[in-house]
Amino acid sequence: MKKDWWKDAVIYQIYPRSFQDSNGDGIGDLQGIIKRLPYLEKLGIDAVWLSPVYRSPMDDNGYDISDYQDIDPIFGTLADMEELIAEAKKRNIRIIMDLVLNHSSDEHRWFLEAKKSKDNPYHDYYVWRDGKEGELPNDMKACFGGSCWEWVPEVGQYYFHQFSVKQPDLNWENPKLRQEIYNMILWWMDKGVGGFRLDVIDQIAKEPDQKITQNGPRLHEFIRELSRETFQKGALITVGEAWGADVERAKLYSNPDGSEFSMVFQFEHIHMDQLPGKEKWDLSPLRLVDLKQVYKKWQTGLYNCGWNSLFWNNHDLPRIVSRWGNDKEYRVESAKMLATVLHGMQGTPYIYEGEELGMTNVGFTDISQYRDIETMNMYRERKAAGYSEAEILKSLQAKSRDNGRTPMQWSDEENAGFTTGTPWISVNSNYHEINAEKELADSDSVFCYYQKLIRLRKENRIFLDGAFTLLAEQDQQIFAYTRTDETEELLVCANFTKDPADAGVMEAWKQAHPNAELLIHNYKEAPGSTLRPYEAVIYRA
Ligand code: TEU
Ligand code: CA
Repeated sequence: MKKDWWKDAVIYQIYPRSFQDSNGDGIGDLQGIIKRLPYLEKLGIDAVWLSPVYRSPMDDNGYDISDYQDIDPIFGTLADMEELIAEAKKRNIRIIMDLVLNHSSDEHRWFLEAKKSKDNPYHDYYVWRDGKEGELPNDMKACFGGSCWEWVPEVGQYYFHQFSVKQPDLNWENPKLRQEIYNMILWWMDKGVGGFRLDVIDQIAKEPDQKITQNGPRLHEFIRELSRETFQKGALITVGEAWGADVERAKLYSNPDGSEFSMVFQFEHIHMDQLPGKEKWDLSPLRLVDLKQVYKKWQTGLYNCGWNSLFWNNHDLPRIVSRWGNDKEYRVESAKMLATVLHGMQGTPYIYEGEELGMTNVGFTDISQYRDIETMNMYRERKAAGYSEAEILKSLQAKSRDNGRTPMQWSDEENAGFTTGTPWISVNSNYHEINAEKELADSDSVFCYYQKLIRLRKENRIFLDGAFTLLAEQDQQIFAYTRTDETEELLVCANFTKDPADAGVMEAWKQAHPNAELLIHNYKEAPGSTLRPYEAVIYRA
């Protein structure tokens, strides 16, 4: 097997809770995923990244793991997992597991031991500081609210947690812990998994006394050891989640020598619609010109010396068609436009469940409809800080992680065909309009467009290695770029707005390349010199 098979692969992310329920308990599960493999095969993807399915108390929907080598009963059994890996393999689909190595659950055996006494062999698997009850080691705040420090009277110490209080941070300084993690990873590799996505990996080398969480001094040392002891023994795809990555660091992470990961998820583009220096809840309109500069930087910065991941969505992000497209009159056009712009770039594209249908944000109007720990916490904090209910709900409608977590819309049957029971979170009420069954039967659907984009990437090498050049940098409506190698050139040109846009840049390119072929287009009629709302094209010369 080619070591870097993942360069021309397209990955599909499944949030197992919300994908397909098979037993009527209202929660998606592994048998549900197995049932939907033919759908994924039809789409044409090469691998599935599963958000965590390990045993977990589900404080953060599985990102709090209590046993890394077992499956949570709500999702099924280890046998179901083995069946999924085998069934997927028959369809040339690899399974990528989500590894949460920055923290475990407080119900993990290691932590239950660790908090018994200071001289327990597991004590040093976690990050502790001495202190007195009520006198915190410092003022660091946890991601899901409150202090990073939690008092444990039995040991007379505080433990450190960057996320919820039920997600104690693991101590990567401890070589015994690291070895235990490597053994666990090798065990999964043995089961035939195709790779790993590494949750908040840039936060493992924390130095709480210096208030360092991301990009700690030993970060790349730890990652190289991890990679050498595990991933490098197989032909795996590995993708680290790195909110703190800049281009220079990404070159290390995705070094072509394979010493760290295949690639990282970086999030610079994700910040283009929030007030600078504020939180994601502090909304501002998308700054298209800035967004284009971000892509220019990453596409050129990693060219020939690293590798990009390409994504608009994941289980933490709102739905892209609602976010930067138009989920009303131009839903289909704008969903296709966004796909065109992203999949035309260099890197490995990730499609998040339902994105290929143009699924939208859910628009919950009451806090009781939400489930996510981050959302609940933000609601509490902003209430206490004096924000109005209306302001808070507006931010949540735009940015709550639950927007991406409502059930997959399979059909217009009750609960969108997701479950015969009561779904753990409400189905988006637009499922009669937007669902897989309908889109599979319609050759102009968003689904069929994604299918075609995936095929085009496989048929045309230029998508894989063409150099990126941004065009019309200052244009407020058009996102245009070329991809070039010695023999071919692609032009990707899109109108990012609901108003017609002058596409002089496209006309000029077409004049210079009179024999160019239109590879894909999101309107029925041929493109003119003015691009219609959200119109997008890819030409090849
Ligand atoms: O997310 C990392 C993370 O920092 C998120 O909390 C992120 O900041 C937030 O979602 C943006 O609003 C990863 C997982 O993807 C997420 O689901 C987990 O909750 C988190 O780690 C803790 O494991
Ligand atoms: Ca179920």
